[in-house]
Amino acid sequence: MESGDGTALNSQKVEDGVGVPSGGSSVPAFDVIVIGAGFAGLYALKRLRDLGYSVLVCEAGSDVGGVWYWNRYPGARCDVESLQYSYSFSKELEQEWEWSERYASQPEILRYLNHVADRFELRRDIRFQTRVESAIYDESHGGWTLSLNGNQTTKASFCVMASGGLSVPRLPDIPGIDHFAGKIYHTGQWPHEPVDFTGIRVGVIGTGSSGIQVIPKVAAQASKLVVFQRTANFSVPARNAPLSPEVQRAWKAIYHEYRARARQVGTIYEVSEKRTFDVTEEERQREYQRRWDKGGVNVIQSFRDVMVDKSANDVIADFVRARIRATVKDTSTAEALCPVGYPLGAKRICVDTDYFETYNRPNVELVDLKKNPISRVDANGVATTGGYHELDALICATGYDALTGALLNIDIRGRGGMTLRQKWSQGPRNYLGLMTGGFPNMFIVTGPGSPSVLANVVVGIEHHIEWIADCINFLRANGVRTIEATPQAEDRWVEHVNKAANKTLFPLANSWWLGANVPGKPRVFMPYVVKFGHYRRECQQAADNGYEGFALGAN
Ligand code: NA7
Repeated sequence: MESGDGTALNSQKVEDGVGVPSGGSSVPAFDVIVIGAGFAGLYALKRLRDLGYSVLVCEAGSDVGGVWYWNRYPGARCDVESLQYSYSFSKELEQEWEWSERYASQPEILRYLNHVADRFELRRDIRFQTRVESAIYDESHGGWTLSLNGNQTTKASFCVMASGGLSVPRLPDIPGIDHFAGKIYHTGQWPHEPVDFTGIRVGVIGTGSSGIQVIPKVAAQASKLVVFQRTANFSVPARNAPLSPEVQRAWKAIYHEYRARARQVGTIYEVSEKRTFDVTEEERQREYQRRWDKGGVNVIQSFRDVMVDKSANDVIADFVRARIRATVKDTSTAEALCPVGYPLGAKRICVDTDYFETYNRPNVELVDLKKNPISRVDANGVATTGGYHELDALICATGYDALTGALLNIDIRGRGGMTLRQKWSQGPRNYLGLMTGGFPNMFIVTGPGSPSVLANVVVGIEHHIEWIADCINFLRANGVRTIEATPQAEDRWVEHVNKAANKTLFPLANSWWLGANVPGKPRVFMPYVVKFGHYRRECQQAADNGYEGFALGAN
């Protein structure tokens, strides 16, 4: 853990609403407890505190930032453009903050979030190094009792789960990994002090977005880098560059227009109205190439049918494979790096800087685990069925128990003592992604059943927090104590989210969106695949109709 930041909990401290378990009090210590101090938790605190509610944010880390606090690996960078991946709630903040690059690096995003915390004086209501271990609903009083760090409790009328979709890192379950004598790192739990790989032999397991970002950086330092790839990924060049003051000024002059558009589409890309086969082969290739040269994930938007028509997807996938073959000099390495067997975009497309070029370095070796799976790790390295690789350090870029992991890691118990784990044993069930029946007054931010990670997640967060704040206002204004999803609304929603996904190519890959990266996790496509504006309207309509689909109660 980090060194203390002066806000560590004092188990004797009760006057602020957090204390040793007492068991007796029926008075919630806070109106709202927010779990997590990343983008979502910070805005939840700001919004709800401005509305006059007493709010406590509990954060396991020693400072703000959420995923941007933990992911400090070299090369960590957001793949949504910085002018979009930022809050819109404060015009002043929007104007005063200067982004230095087209895509912001992790340190810059963390600086931004620290600035937000300071500017709006958020830290005074955040408890760092405070892990919420359980949240138990109290039916007699209609509120939640939370246990913190195993030795304290607090109470609240409402819980806002801002615990993040990518906050539970997964280490690979490989025999012998515990016996490795060198250091093992996970990209999602990177040390705070710089790690120097100069002159040593390093292995990287995993070639998702994190692996693809860290690999070129480590390759530039290590004497030898061995990349263990299970599934080759589609990746497009970022073409990151300094953000010119002119571009920034022009964007800020009409920020409100961009933000309004983002509220409809999530992330603003150059969208095409044409379908792949509406145009000639020559025009199609020109369009792919134009977007490839521009950089970023907007390559997927080349034609509007890429994610719904397999034959359209095959053509653009061929284009990307041709770029890989043109970049990587060794033909068998190039072939191994070409993604096959699933549609482009059905796993989160990666955005890289010099990823494929890195394989032309003499100190980099690709090990194709599809051909030769890892059999064991021992003190000195990694054995596959095809050979042995001596290593001094191992980097696991092996991803997360995404979207549901952080929620299910907390022992959440609703009505009748039902656990969230039991309720979601066959996959997440909720209405609008926001609330689940039997767990009153517990709101989920950008979780399963909402567009979440398929949209610009900051846009999703702002929308959810505003909906939640309006909902709490409504309940308080109308003397309603509890709200939860009805079983009927929930059933309809789960079916609707599934149907929406099944109309697309998204479920055709073993992605973390589908829970496929975690053995035993139910295979359910979790994000809601629609235009963000459509989802907003569905949420708004429910609220306008007196929170239709939700049961309002006395406790
Ligand atoms: P991802 O995208 O889940 O990638 C994890 C990678 O690790 C992926 O290539 C996996 O292969 C690989 N992996 C996982 N477990 C193993 C084992 N046991 N052996 C070998 N390889 C393994 O996580 P990231 O952190 O890169 O990115 C997460 C999101 O953050 C990203 O989508 C962006 O939204 C930002 P697999 O594909 O499962 O075969």
